[in-house]
Amino acid sequence: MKYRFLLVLLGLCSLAFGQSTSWPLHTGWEFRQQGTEVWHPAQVPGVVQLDLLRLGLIPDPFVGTQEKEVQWVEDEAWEYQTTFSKPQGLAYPHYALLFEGLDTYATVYLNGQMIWETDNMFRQYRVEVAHLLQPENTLRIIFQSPMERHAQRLKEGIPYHKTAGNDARPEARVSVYTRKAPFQFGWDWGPRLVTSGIWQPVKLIGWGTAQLTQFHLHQREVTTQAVSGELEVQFEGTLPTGTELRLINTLNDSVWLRHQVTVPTMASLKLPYAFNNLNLWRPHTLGEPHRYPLRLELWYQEACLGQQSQSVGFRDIRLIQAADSIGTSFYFEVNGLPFYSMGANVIPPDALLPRATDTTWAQIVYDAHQAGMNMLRVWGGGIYPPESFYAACDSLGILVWQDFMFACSLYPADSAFLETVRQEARHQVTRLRVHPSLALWCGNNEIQVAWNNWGWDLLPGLMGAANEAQAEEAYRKLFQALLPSTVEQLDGSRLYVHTSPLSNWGKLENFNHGSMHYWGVWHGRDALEQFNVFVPRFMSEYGFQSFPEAATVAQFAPRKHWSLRTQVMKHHQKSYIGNGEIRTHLRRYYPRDRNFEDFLYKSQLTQARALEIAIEAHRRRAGHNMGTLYWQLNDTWPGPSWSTRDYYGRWKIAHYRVQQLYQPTYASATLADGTGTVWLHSTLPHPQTLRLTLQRLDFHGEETMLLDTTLVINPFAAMPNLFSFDYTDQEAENSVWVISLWGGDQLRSQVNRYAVAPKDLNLPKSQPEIQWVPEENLLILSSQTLIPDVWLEAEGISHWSQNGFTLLPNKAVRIQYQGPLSALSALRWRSWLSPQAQSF
Ligand code: BMA
Repeated sequence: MKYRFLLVLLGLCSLAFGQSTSWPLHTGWEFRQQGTEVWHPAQVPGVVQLDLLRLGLIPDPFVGTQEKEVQWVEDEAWEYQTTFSKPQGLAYPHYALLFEGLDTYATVYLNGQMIWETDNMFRQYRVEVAHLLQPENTLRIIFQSPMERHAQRLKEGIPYHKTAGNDARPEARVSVYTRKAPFQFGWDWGPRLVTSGIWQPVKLIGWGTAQLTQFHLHQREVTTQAVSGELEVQFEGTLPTGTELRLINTLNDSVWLRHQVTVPTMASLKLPYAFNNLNLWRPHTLGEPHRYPLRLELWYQEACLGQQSQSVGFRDIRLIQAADSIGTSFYFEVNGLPFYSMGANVIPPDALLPRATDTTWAQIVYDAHQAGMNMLRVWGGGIYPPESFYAACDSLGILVWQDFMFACSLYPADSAFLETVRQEARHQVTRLRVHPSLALWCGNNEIQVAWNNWGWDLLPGLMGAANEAQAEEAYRKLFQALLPSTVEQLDGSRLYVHTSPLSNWGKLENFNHGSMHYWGVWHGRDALEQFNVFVPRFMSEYGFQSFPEAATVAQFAPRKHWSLRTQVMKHHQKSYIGNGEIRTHLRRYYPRDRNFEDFLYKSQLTQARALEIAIEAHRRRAGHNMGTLYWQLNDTWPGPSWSTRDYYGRWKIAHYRVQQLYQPTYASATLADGTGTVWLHSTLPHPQTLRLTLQRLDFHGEETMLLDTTLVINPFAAMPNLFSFDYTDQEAENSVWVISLWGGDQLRSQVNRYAVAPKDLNLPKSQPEIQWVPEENLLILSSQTLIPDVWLEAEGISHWSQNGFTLLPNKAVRIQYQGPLSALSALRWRSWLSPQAQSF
């Protein structure tokens, strides 16, 4: 009794008999190519390409055109092995091997005995091994090549693989038959690196009576007064009669729920709960993402069978898809409030996945939050991210739109395929349902629009009535039966949509309905201004490419390759219209690029401009539009892409621009044909009293105040025609209009607008003055005449509170610098007024 008292006092569960223990099995691994003799040291978790790279057995596939030289690896089989001792001390009646992720076709042997054959990198494998364990054990895993695995399938049945346009090996597109990250087979922003290996942790687990695997609070009714639902407790084994279960709020050690098991219970337990007066979890634009640190404990007699801690957020999230006066709405409602989604699409942060650490994933979310994003879409051609990603979204108040990992191609639905997808979905839905940030499950990326619009019916051997009916049936089985029923059964509180987008960009009328990926700009080669015309109800993809900055380019291409004509640069551009499209649009707005670095910078300016036009068009029509998620937040390797933050985490100009564009209260103006119109949008849940000013400045600092007013904007309101003004042609070429929004003395947003393309402005040349305040890490820049789009470059990876900004005449800009001080010795600046970067 005394012992138990002590445990309760400490608020901890003992490691007494009964509680499970796990031992990571990450040491002593070696690997070899099947059919060769020599074993090499391996790193686990990892993949074979990383092992080969570490040993210098393959060149770095990110550099030059070396991606081509490593392709052979995907055709080979790879063997991994290690030895481990059976843990001494406590002897458990049960032992299991838990593989958190095997990539992909693995045959696993323990002490020479085959214990599992796997076929899905997205699920866990757990095998009981107590009967096989010896004092010393050998674990051996053989990975078969996906190419070899499906060689026969490519010749038989409906050739679904012909639809996999991104799969970069046209003669062997096995990606659609393999439950493996689709992007590894090639995509229009990344390399082809089809990996094999133990890509997630592997553990030995010992347990006694029962092992607690998860608790989850299903939320059925959520209001500010009361939250109710069921507590689900999942475990391996059997809970004996008399087991006591306690749910504890560890903030004050109060017991929220206590329950005695009255009959022996296997696998899971569900208990109703009702809690009052809770602080709800809110995305950051609606309030605080409040969570409770809860711990579930299982006690049997004096022993703790298991415990688990979780930060639980209570909230109600709905997706409103309803017929309305415009067409069909598509927006989220959080705790009863309409939610305007501002964010981006996330792809895997490294083509060699185990290299992306928890910090890598968390930093991506942090950078999204820094830019004001309140929603991220996990795109269906990548992977289901690790806990660190969702934990960051939970704590920063960012909603997650979660695709299942299917993208841009048809998939089969034979019974083996359906079964492995069922296991994958069960695992991922169970794993992710505990996160308050998770808002939506989505079956796939772009399969329905592709089916209807991408001409798949013209692919030889694919279509014809019988095949088409079967392919449609396969779609229905996967995305309209299996996945939604799994979500319903295991989650039950979140909505599921079968695909993104639900509407296609072909016709203007389609923009009145549902979610949309508008790719008229880029794939359709439309002018950037078309974003103003094509405003959907919810934009879940749109974007424009740019190059990363020179420091990132230098990582894959030495200077002698710095031209769009070199093989290296062509190789890194994976979009079929890539560089031409960037250049065409660039030259519509900016003076011709004169050298490669000038091109890099102007490509980024053009991208920032594209996103600015789009996001402003969406926000101006908030109400009609309720969400804007651009393509794409991050990168899998260093190269040109739609990302606003490059592979190394460097922010492009567009990321800094998005930070302005996603301010919760935002005012701007459109200028066309001699008339300007000022507009305003708020994503906040409370009325805001704001001061709005509009000034016209000439480039030498002569100012005219056109508007200075205080107004109240209602929650979530857009005021699209707040104020109109006229301007002359003469003013158009010689002025900037500055729209500033203040809440008290805090500047909420400030936007500079021109009436003509930047290259048509009569701008004088100038040099900024710089002042460095070392004790505050502060740079103060100023100029007597306007300098547009000033970009600061230092060595290494530096971060600025703003960059890519315009210096207005005689108005100092204060920039907080984060980065090593030594990097500032190489500080340079550029603007498109000159094709060269300059020192201060
Ligand atoms: C979207 C995405 C990706 C692709 C991007 C750019 O449709 O779903 O498939 O990378 O377009 O082409």
